[in-house]
Parts: sequence; structure tokens; C-alpha cells
Amino acid sequence: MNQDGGENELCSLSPYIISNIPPIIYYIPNFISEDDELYLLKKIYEAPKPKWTELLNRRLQNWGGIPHEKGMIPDTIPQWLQIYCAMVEKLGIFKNCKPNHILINEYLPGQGIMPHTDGPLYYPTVANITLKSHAVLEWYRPIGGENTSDSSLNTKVPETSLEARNFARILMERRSLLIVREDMYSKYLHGICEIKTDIIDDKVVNLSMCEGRQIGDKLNRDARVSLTIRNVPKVMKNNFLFGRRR
Ligand SMILES: O=C(O)CCC(=O)C(=O)O
Repeated sequence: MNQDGGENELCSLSPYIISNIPPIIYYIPNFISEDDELYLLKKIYEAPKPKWTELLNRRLQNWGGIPHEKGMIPDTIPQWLQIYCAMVEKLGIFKNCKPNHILINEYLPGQGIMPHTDGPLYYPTVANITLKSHAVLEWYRPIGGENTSDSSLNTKVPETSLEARNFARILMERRSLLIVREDMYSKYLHGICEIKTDIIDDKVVNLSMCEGRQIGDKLNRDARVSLTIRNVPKVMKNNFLFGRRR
């Protein structure tokens, strides 16, 4: 590893860069084994019911603490999750930092997540492991993004509808890893549509990386579980926490 931390590891990821979109998204099929997938699902579903937060369109588990602009109060990450954080850390994507926050989302068929960016509380890189079922991640230009300096995305027509701003789709197969950095992290929005079947079309920019898939495929969703692994740079120090309690 060089002084910058992890650049050599990032070079090893270059075969996994998705082309024809702004920088940078890496897609790594079969990042974890079938046994790992079973192990993770067992551990996730063993968590006590109060660990789940129920939302309108999905439910989630939060591990590592609640990110906050004043600093996250850190919480222990269980060993079963640390194994996979370490696998991701080894890729060098967080430079010298360690993943310290994991969000586990469960989506039933027909559930999804609204278009959003991940925001400033995180180091601007996110790693996402998909379990149990595929998903299609939709990518959108921000409103006003039609004037982007990126010529591959340029259009003369003002765009306001979500559909018009949707410029790419990424098929995330089960056991894959997706890594999002740079402009794709900070400028563009991502979301998952609330539908039960995904139709593979020519907007799927990583189709050549998905073995056996082709345009026209109809993929019925099963329940999908995802691990969103990030680094929260601003964390409260233990002595501050003890000081507050006195
Ligand atoms: O479940 C996913 O793959 C996406 C999750 C996501 O966008 C988020 O947690 O911010």
C-alpha cells in the first residue's frame, strides 16, 4: 500500500469499473460465497425484533451507531459483521479508515427506496452487498443536472420528471458487491423502484458483467437484504462520552 493508503488495492478493482457512466462505480459479482450468504442471513434474521426499524417501504437494522453531524456515538459492531467489513476494508476504498457503520435493509417484493444521495455524514464511498434476491438500482441526474459538463449526459431538453432524469440502471445480483465513489456518490441520486418484477433493458449499464442475463429478461423479486457498509469519519471520543455522563 502506498502513503495515500489503498491505491494499489484500487488498481486491482479496475476490471470491475462500470463503463459509460460518470466516475466511479465498481460491480463485483459473487463477492461472497453461498455459505457466506447463508451465514449472514441467519445472523441478520436472528437479531431480536426491536433491532428492526419498520419503515413504510422497507425495514432496517442499524449497526455501529447513529450518524450525526456532531459525531456518531459509536456502538459495538458484532463479530459476524466485522468479518465482512474487513473484506471490504481490504479493498482500500476507505483509504486509511475502517468501515464503522452498517445499515441492513430488507425489501419485500414491491418495496424500494426513494431517490436520494447519501449525504455528507459519511466518507464519500459506499459498499453494498446484496443477499437473497437481485435489485435494480436506478440512477438519476439531480434537478438542473441537464447542464452537466459531462458530455455523455448532456441534453438540451430541460428535465424535471424522474423518468427523464433516470440515466442508468445497475443490476445487483445476489452475493455481489457494489462500490460507489466520486461523482456517482456525491452528484447523482440513486433509488430502487417499488415494483415486483424488473425488466432488463438497454439502460442496464452492467449487463455484460451479469452472467446469463440479457435484454428482455423479466426478473421476479424475492425478499432482498442488503448491507450498506460505510465509514462515518466524525465519531465521539470515549472520554467525551464519559465526561457527559458525570
Ligand atoms: O439497499 C440498497 O441497495 C440501497 C440502500 C441505500 O441506498 C441506502 O441505504 O442509502
